[in-house]
Amino acid sequence: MWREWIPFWRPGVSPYGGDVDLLFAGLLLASALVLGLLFFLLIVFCVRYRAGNPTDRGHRVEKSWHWEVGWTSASLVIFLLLFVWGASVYLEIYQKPQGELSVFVVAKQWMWKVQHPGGQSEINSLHMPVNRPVRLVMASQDVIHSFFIPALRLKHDVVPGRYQSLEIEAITAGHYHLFCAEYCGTDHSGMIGEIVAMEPADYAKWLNDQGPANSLAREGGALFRELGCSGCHAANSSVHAPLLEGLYGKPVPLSDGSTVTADDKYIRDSILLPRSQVAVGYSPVMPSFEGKINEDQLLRLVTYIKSLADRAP
Ligand code: HEC
Ligand SMILES: [Cu+2]
Repeated sequence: MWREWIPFWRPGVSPYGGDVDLLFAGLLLASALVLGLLFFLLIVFCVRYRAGNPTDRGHRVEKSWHWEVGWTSASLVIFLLLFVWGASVYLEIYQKPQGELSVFVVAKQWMWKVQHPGGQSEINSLHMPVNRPVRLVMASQDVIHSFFIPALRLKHDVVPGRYQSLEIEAITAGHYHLFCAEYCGTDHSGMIGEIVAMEPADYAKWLNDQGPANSLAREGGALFRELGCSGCHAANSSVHAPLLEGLYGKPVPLSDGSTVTADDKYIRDSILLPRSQVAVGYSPVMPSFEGKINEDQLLRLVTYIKSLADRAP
């Protein structure tokens, strides 16, 4: 296989690993051709016009527009093709969420904390089933980190203040490296972990072996009452606030006339920055919870509101 010629190459274990490798090789080849051509001309002219070589130095060539326009448009077309190629691979990888298994990842100095919907949590490792897309909803508690899994040919920045969503899938069971690929402070180099891709049966067993845990949604429900959300959002409340049952995944008309889909990001923003997007027909009376709850609590609230999706409002 041609790929084995690339130094340090390791087989990818994601469905689109081959496409990414091909794109990488294409870019490498295009850059090598440009570099090769430049060096070739450089050397030819060095030899031809070296001191003492009796070559024709008169008759300077007139500037030719044919050449100028020719090479400029040729390189434009070639590099635009690379862009189209890259964009199509990107679109294949970054699809819209469609009800996959979702797992939360919170990055902090200097570790990855992973929480499964059933309440199982782990540090610096992520267990997942093979051949099943997993949606990672990622947040950072402090600075920018970057979630990098070379074997899956995926890297995604985790920026504080918003959710990043990334779909990953492994087609072969095994242990794979997980790195932080954004310098994030003193122990950045130690911010490493592993992805453990398992057969679905082993995965189910692993989840079970983690001992009894409250599901994130249940803990979120408890928080929802503790923090006083239910005081406004309950059906019998005296405050005019939207019911959150059946909200997730639905379009929400906003007071500025636009419409957004109630996804994880929207719910997160509704809790931290309630004033930024106000649902139509309501007054902006909801207090901001920015700084009052941490990422762990936030993701529980979001999971709880997600779990209300199938309930009729
Ligand atoms: C003082 C009453 C009040 C409290 C307390 C409150 N909310 Fe709200 N909430 C509202 C109102 C009013 C709206 C609609 C206006 C808006 O979009 O900001 C709203 C909107 C929302 C939305 C967007 C709903 C939609 O249909 O677009 C979400 C999600 C939400 N709240 C979650 C929460 C959570 C979680 C808590 C607790 C951490 C909470 N709220 C606490 C009054 C409240
Ligand atoms: Cu980091």
